[in-house]
Amino acid sequence: MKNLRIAIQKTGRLSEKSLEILKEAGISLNNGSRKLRSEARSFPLEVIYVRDDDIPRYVEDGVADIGIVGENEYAEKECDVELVERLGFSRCRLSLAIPRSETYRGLEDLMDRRIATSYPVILGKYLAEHGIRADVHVISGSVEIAPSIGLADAIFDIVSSGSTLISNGLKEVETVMQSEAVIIAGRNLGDDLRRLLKDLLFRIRSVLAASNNKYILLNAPNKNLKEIISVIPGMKSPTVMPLAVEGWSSVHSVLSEKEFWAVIDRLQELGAQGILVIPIEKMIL
Ligand code: PRT
Ligand code: ZN
Repeated sequence: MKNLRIAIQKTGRLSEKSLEILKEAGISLNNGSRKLRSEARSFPLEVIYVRDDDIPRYVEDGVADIGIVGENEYAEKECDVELVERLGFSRCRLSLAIPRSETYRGLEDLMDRRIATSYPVILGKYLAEHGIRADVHVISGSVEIAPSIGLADAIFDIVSSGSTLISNGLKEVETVMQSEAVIIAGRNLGDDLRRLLKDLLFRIRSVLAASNNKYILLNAPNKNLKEIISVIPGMKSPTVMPLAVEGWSSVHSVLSEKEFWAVIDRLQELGAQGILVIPIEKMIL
């Protein structure tokens, strides 16, 4: 049977996390990313290590069956591939920025101005949607220095913490898209490869669900038990066991990371004590 071939970034911001998520899904590789190719031991998977820019095209052409890439590259390359899962890491945004000293009233201020970017497709679509005509300069790196060397009036680039913009005297004026690492897949995988992809996604989703949730244990006064249960409904419903001491129960449940602090506050208001929160390794939904 054929192996499922996945393209991941050789070196860069996506590499480490891409390997990590495979590892957490129980897929260990025979060698590190120093090679061009490696084979998994415990799953019929083969990894090729490439530049992130090439991943959408490789998946479209069938050089790889699937790939892990930034959503920004997926959107920019406009390849005919399918986005099958969002992975939640390497989050960033694509934004327009101008020199800090300039005033900004709205997009019209960019009319007929020069904008430097490595993402002309995404920028072009956005400007067209908003009826803005601009002079887009495509450069492949160090976009942030373009205004200070007189090459452009504005830039359109990836922003994460925002410190690159600040240290180059720029300010973010419009956020055009949010991005995170995603899995893309070819549209013409045969049945066998589709099945392998399904297995792989099942494992990855279990890992993602686990990292987005915590196991919670607490002691609840029986008089507030109903309300406490409604605050932490869990996957089906919480486990409730009587404590040796009269009037109290032990409650076990699962809690999503997003609502974590709000829920903890509410539980304390309801008299919960001895709250323990434990990481979950895998979560099968
Ligand atoms: O060599 P190869 O072509 O494979 O790698 P690359 O250099 O093109 O890509 P790489 O490794 O830099 O980024 C890979 C992907 O990571 C991107 O396509 C994004 O999806 C994602 N990502 C997440 C980022 C950032 N955060 C990020 N901060 N990509 C780039 N940056 C850069 C940005 O270009 C800017 O120069 O970091 C700077 C901004 O960061 P802040 O924190 O100062 O705002
Ligand atoms: Zn790249």
